[in-house]
Amino acid sequence: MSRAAPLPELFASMLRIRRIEEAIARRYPEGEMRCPVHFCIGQEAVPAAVCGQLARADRVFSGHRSHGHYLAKGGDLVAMLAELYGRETGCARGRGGSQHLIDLDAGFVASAPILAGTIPIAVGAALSATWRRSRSVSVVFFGDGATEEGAFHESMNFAAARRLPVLFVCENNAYSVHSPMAGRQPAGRRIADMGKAYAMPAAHADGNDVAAVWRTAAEALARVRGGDGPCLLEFETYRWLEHCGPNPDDALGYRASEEVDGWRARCPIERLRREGVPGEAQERALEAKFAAEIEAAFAAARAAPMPDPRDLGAFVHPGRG
Ligand SMILES: Cc1ncc(C[n+]2csc(CCOP(=O)(O)OP(=O)(O)O)c2C)c(N)n1
Repeated sequence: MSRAAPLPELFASMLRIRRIEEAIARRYPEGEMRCPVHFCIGQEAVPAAVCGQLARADRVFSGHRSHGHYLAKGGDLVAMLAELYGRETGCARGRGGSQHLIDLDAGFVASAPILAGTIPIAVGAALSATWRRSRSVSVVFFGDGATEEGAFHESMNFAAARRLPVLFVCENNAYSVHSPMAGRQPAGRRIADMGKAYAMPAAHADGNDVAAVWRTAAEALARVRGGDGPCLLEFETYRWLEHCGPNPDDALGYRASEEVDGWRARCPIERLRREGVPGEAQERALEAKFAAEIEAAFAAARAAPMPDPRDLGAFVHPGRG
């Protein structure tokens, strides 16, 4: 039996991600963070509940919308912010920005913006874990759009054929940039249904219900850890802000304001608050703790040096020039 969802801890994890992203969104218009930034505000339940039950040795991979996964897995906040500010002390030495987060000490191996690009890498890490007889599992997060890439299907097939310890986690927020699911995938088929094509157990749950995400992920992780091969999970959720950037985007017209409002009313953090978790006094204490942590982290990140221009070519493939 897996342990019951630790709701106060999950609340704290979601609130921390939310407050960090809000702070990034507030400062982004200053123009000092020069990288594109994809916010996960509204989607925090999935990173909190999935990463909240991983060991440090388990390896997490993500895509362009990766702050939540990095933070929930224990990625260093100052190094993440320094990366957004292009600093030498950034987690990718300031060369990558928001879409190239990494913290190997925390088991957050990679995020990259090529859709589905980290899915085969997660599968490769799982293959290597089996060769090394390590008990660590690979967990890869991706959006609904990534399931339309060949790399997703090749990875599902190979992982299933080799019974590799991989948890595939799809955060289905109903849009790929501005294209709704209805225009891109067959009506009536869930993403979780694709597991069947690969003889892979799959499950689907409300991605804004952190307890449901916890339970669903716990069952799947038990299978994956038990050597039964990979699982596919689909969580329905919703991004509140524009695809890329810190602003709301209802005015663009590709999604109705009523739809956005409906999902805002299903805020995963507010949902727990309504259930009395964690309680007013605890929440006030968390707010104070996170506010201090975030302010100090921004100050440390901004005080860090820029890379030396003479190193511009370092870490770049030399090519054939
Ligand atoms: C191979 C590839 N094709 C297209 C893009 C451009 N692109 C960036 S994000 C995105 C949509 C991603 O949608 P989804 O996977 O559902 O994730 P979400 O942004 O909704 O979290 C696209 C098409 C890309 N980065 N990589």
